[in-house]
Amino acid sequence: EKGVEKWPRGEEKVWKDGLRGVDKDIPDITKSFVHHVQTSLARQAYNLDEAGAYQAAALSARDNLLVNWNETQLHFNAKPTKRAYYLSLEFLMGRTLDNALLNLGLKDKYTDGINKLGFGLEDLLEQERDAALGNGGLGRLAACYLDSSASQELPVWGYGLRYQYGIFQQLIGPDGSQLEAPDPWLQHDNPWEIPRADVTYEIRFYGHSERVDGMKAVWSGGQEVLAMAYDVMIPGYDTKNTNNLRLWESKPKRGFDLNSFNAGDYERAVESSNSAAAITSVLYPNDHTTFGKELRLKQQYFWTAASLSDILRRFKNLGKPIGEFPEYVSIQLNDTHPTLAIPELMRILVDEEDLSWDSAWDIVTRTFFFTNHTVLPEALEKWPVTLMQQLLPRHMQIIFDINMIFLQAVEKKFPGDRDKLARMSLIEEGFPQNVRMANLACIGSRKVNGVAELHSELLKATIMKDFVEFFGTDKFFNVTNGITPRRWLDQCNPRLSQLISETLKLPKASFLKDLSQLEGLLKHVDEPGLIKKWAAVKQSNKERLAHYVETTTGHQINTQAMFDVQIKRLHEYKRQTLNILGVIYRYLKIKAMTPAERKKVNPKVVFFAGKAAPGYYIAKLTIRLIVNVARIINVDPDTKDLLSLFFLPDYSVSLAEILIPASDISQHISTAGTEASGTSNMKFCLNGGLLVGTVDGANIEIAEEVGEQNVFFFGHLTPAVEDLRYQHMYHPVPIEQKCPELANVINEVSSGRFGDGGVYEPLLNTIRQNDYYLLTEDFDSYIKALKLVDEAYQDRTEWIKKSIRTTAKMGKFSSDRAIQDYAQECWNIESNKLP
Ligand code: F58
Repeated sequence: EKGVEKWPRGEEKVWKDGLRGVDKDIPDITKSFVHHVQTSLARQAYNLDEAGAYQAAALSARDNLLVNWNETQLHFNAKPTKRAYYLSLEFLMGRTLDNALLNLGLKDKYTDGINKLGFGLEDLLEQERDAALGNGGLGRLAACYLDSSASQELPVWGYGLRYQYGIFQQLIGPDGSQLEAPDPWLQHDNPWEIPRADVTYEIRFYGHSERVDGMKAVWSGGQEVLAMAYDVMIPGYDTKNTNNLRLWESKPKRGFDLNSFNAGDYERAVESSNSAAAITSVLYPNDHTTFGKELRLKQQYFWTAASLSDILRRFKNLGKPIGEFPEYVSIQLNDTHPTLAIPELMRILVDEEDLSWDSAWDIVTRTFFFTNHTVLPEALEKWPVTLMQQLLPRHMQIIFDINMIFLQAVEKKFPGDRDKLARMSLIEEGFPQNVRMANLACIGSRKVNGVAELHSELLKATIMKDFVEFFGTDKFFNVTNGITPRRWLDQCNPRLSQLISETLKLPKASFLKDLSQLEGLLKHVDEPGLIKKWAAVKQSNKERLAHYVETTTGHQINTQAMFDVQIKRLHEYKRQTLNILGVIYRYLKIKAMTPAERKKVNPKVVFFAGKAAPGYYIAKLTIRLIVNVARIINVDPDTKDLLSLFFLPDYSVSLAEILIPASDISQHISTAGTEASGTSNMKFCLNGGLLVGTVDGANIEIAEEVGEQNVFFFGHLTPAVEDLRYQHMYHPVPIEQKCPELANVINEVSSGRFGDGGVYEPLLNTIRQNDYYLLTEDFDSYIKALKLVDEAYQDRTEWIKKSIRTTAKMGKFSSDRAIQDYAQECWNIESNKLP
């Protein structure tokens, strides 16, 4: 072959030095990179492509992580230490290499070393697939919390599932609809995990439970599957401490059921192995709805049982009496998904450790802590009693026993209140009967928290009201969510991070570890030099996004225009529909203008991204509408320079990292009282983007920090929502009367202006009919708020000042603060830095 002997990339001498390897003058990065190319990848140095080079770089970074990981485990095992465990069915990690290099403090060295080998680090980073083991906010929060725990040298492990398929890949079909394709993210080697074939547990399903004496029982028979551990290293920032995320994979206990095999029933023999592997095969892509799928319940038990066995084994290694379990172990339940851990720990303590029921319950209720992430009734988890009885007969018994004892206590405190008993019961009566997981999580936990001030108050006033009356208010508290500034400032916006460092005259590590230091920016707000540089950083981020859009869609974007972004899961309560109807309203207005009037319009590019649950018909229609509106207005010569619209497919953590730093304004416009917190609002503000939003979730606390003059609020407040809904239900007013501007927009859609009008009728009817999410109530004030945004943007200097002030006041929203809240209020654990 021609050219094979030539070194096609980089500096020949560097490669040759690397191949010699032993010389101590050769940089470690070169040595380890070349070593991995030759050994781990078994590839020739002279025909390496970018995918291979990414693998080599990742393996080389991994070596550093492994050393730190091992030292951390040794360090924490050396003396009995209290640990906290974060049980989450979702960890939305995104990419790892960039984050690992930044946290290790090796990014500059790698950039340089890899450059000499003929590659660009930025190109290699693009080769990595996202680890997308989550749906949205809840899963990404878990990932931020792992980063903060490690960075603050706290002994915290995550426990989750190693899904073969992460959240589906979103495609847009010819008619503008969402299509779903699987995400086989493990198809290529995953350098970030360590398989632990020696860490396995047997997990039982089905079978029968027989009482032996009193509260004790024996659970036997049924099906057993194996849980095998995979460890994912979680490096802290600017520290050697490297924590662990342990993910479980399901495997058949035996490859074959030999009895069936010998009997000649081959199909049945492999069937059991198929069903075992199925447990961790796929992440359920539904957010905010539950539907009692047996496989989902299997996932939940499989994961909680494996995690508890592992935690218990680690505790037993300490040689302490079982009664001291809560002195060494705290377990955070991320939503109700791991609630089976409560009856599972009861089972272990009563049936296997021979504890009395009361001592076991005392241990359980000092070990668990429960975080709720939503008050939407349709999102509250329930499982049919019949299903639970079949799959987990012993746990169903335990839940009935917990319930009986609990309801006796309720009856004692509130004699004769049958309605209260019915509401608080772990069992919802009806056909079928259901187990209410939130009630179980609440009574089995030491403390219960919501994720923003308003949300925590709503919890106490609504779904937890009876429980507050029973347990008292001390059990209920708030931890406002947070985001990691390492990924959501330094990694996604290196130029801004650099500018902040220069302005504050502080090393990055200083404010990235203590985000409140950003306040130091305030005294520079009026400096023309800073304003200019701040604007230049935003501009370059907008160009980076424009470049992304051009290479992925072929569309050119006016980067002088205002960038307006709404990126989140598609859901009626998040009201992407309000946004798209607002875009159409704007389009129609510009269309009707004279050329002279058009000159005064503030040019705007609107971006949407987000996935809809595959079965969520209305959310999918909203995507279709957005895509088809874009197809019309982006080519309309009257308007296209003033307004354009993009639906970017396949939203992911990596795409968020491009969109967020480029935003001038972003939209967080849920019906008041429905968005528990939101976390992207914090990310936008940290990157100097302003918010237009409702008085909901963490928007409120953001405004408290940055000042209301820097946030564009609109819409009805939470206390009004219930009454308005009641009016809509019982005294409906036609939309033409209630909100003529909106009625006009809806009629345009209905008439087919953006493609076959008929298709959108079910979506439009949700607004015309009972308008549960109150678009007709908020539309006018929404349009007014957007007008204020346009006006404010005209004075660019004032806008940049708002942007700087916003970034400066984001200290509160660091996940480091949030994790400290948990560590102190719940877990009672301490930082312990590796020497
Ligand atoms: C989100 N919940 C909240 N759930 O909606 C958001 O306001 C909050 O900021 C975030 O949690 C973090 O606290 C959320 O993302 C899910 O995705 C669940 C996935 C599994 C099924 C039920 C919803």
